[in-house]
Amino acid sequence: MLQKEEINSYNKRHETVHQRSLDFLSEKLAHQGVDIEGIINKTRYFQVAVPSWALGTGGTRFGRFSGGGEPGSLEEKIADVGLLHALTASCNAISLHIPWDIPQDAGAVKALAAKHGLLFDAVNSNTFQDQSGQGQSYKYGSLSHTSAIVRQLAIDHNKEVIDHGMALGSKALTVWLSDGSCFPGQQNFRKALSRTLESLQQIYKHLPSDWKIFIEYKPYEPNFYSTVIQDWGTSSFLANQLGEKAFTLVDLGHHLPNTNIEQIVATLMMQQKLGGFHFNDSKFGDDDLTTGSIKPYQLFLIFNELVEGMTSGDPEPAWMIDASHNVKDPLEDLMQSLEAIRIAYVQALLVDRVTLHEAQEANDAVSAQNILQDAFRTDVRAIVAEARRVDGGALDPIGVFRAMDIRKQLIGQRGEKAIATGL
Ligand SMILES: [Mn+2]
Repeated sequence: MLQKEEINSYNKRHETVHQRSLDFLSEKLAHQGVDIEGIINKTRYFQVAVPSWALGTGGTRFGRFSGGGEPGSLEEKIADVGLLHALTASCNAISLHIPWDIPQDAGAVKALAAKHGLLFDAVNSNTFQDQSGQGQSYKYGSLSHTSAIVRQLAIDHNKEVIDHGMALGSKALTVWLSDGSCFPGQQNFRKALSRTLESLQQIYKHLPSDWKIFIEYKPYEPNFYSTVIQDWGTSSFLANQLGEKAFTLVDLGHHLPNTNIEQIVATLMMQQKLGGFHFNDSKFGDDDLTTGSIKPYQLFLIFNELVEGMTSGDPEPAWMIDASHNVKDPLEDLMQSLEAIRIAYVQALLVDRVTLHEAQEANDAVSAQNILQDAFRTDVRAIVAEARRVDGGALDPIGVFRAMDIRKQLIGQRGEKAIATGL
């Protein structure tokens, strides 16, 4: 566990430069009538969950090159998220994947997480692979399967995931299905979708009254011809059929190239049906790269719609990073994502919404573009750093991680060959 004094001593080295940048930005924003203190406070409360599978090196279907010192148990995964939270003060929750991370002693696991200042966010079910000893196979689908026995297995699994989540204090279940087909004609679209709805209805009945279910969509992969829940429209249809506890989940990587994701966000929020949000970035497909590494302007435009929704009183979605780290240290990669997310959020908060609405009503495309790009081109890193500092985090989290040789310490504790469980 990182001690606050250690972080403070590193912060001292950066204090003067940081304060100068913050003062400069404060003065600039004050001229525009922006209350920087209010923005710093909002930033502090913007917390993103880290999934238990993101703490090890990810791979592709061609290979995986693990980096050493990866967490080999749920307890070690909690310790890793605790470390990230100590450095960044921006990820106060962990999102578990069942069955990769089944808590054996929920009370002890909950207490350990609390020691690190962590809560449990949405729990994630897995019917995209068979578990050892499983009597039936998900090879041809799970909730949509042609066999009622396989569907029941998948339904029961989701119910168990809810039970595990209840023991930990989670309040939501995320369902992502790999169900679909690889060849034209292989699957009857109508039957597959209606079987999926019936299965989800069984799971929905098991949800506690204060829980939500998030339905994630994805256009292709691992199935390459069709997926049962291919897009936000299909997810939205299912959520509306299920009821008021069901919502759509947007994963940034789950769209075909050039899809206008910010418009999807606006449409779902307007209907109060955006429940969950998965951050990552991509060039071609579901690349699961570091958030903001490829298309930072798109991330900002998405946040612009999220902030527009939240300021209109729409409920705030559950935020989670859903990325895979092929060549970077997973913890450094997550710190980069956390920074990028807060930068885009703060830039979206800077958008002069009153003037933007006026420009939109007046069909003034030039002013509208300028308002958005003024916000996007503002270097807000001092605000993000200040929000971390106020909450005891590091002004330069990756700098501290490297200066303290934390990966080397983890390798010392866990070994060079330690591979994160579940991956
Ligand atoms: Mn996802």
